[in-house]
Amino acid sequence: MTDFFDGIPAIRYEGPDSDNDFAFRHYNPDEEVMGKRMEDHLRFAVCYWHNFAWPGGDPFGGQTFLRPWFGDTMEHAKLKADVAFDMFRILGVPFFCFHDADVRPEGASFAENTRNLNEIVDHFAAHMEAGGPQLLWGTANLFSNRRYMAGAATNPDPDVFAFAAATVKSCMDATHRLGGQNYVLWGGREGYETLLNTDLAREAEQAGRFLSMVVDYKHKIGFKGTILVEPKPQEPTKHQYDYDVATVYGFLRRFGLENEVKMNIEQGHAILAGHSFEHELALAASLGILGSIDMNRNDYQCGWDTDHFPNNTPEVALAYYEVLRAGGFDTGGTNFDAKLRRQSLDPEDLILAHVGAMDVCARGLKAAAAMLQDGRLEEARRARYAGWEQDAAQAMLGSDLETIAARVEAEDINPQPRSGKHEKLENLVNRFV
Ligand code: XLS
Ligand code: NI
Ligand code: NI
Repeated sequence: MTDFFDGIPAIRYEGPDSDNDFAFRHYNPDEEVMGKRMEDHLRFAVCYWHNFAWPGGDPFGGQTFLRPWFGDTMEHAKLKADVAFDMFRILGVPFFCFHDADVRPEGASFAENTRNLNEIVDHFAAHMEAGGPQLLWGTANLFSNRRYMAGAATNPDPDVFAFAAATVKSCMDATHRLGGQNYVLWGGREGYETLLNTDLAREAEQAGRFLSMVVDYKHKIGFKGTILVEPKPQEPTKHQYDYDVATVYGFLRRFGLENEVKMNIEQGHAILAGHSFEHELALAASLGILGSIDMNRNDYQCGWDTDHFPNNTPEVALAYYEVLRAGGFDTGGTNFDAKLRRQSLDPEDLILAHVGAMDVCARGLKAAAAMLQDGRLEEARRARYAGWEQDAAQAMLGSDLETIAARVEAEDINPQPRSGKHEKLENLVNRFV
């Protein structure tokens, strides 16, 4: 134990009437929801980067947080890990996530980066064996270092592609070694700033080859986790290639990877793409590529990926409704890819942010489960499409325009519009949230 969180107790469930800031009101890991423990549904993960590596800067000002582990030596990195595992224990989360650059100092070469990473991975392994959480996913930071300013896999310089590929290999090795359940690729710089200097066709080919190599390597080393791509439309890049679920699915199909790769869907990214979170989740589920979620929210006014902690129960309920409809998480989970506001300086702010977020997710999950068990939403959806259950309707999908035209004429088919019951369904949802 470090002394960073001194005085802060392990967080326990005390129920909705508790007045204790350091308690869960709704997240009760052992409580059964639809026959499964809440902890096993939600599969919470704390992210390393925003909590322990982000100094509190914004475009107009730098560091606001003073943390004893800020610095670029291995001693700093180990202290950071010790504090991180203290926080995981206080929160009782089953998982965490990290990028290589969050956890180790930047070396002077690829070899030094890998050595630093592996030393920290040993340190993590010791914490994990001592009862620390498991790894939900690992990933490589292929966007912060200036070498990646023009992309990683899609860079015009093949040496950058090589450096990125080598780095992903070392991060997959680390993830595999720690028993990670998934490996994530988020292409923050895979896109363009201006079409005037960009060869779109070439960059897409490079990205396709890169992802294919990741999948090949996964099989080579026997990594049993899921490869996940995290879509985002822009920011930092003006236009990112992994724009949204639909775009990534087209990309996966093009390179024959649709059965190998799933999606890590982030609420804020869905909003930036002009979608709702539940749209992205429902679409991924319908395509069979729903993997995991990054649960944070954006400020709806400012148009950035502000990564606020979730605090809107109705929104979260609709998201988990899609997750539950899809059968719940397999290797995926709920990662809080969320950061404090830069004025939230105190150690307890880190804890309270997660306590609130976990409670909101638990409430959302319970509401979603109640909606599903109530059954009226699904019944209304089924009834809306009931006409398609008839033989003639099914047969039509296997026929052709001429046959259909002849039937419409012969049977004098003249469709009458029916209400979609939109408001009624919304009213129904509001009884649960
Ligand atoms: C950035 C992304 C990033 C990924 C992991 O917007 O959300 O944090 O989750 O690289
Ligand atoms: Ni994310
Ligand atoms: Ni994000």
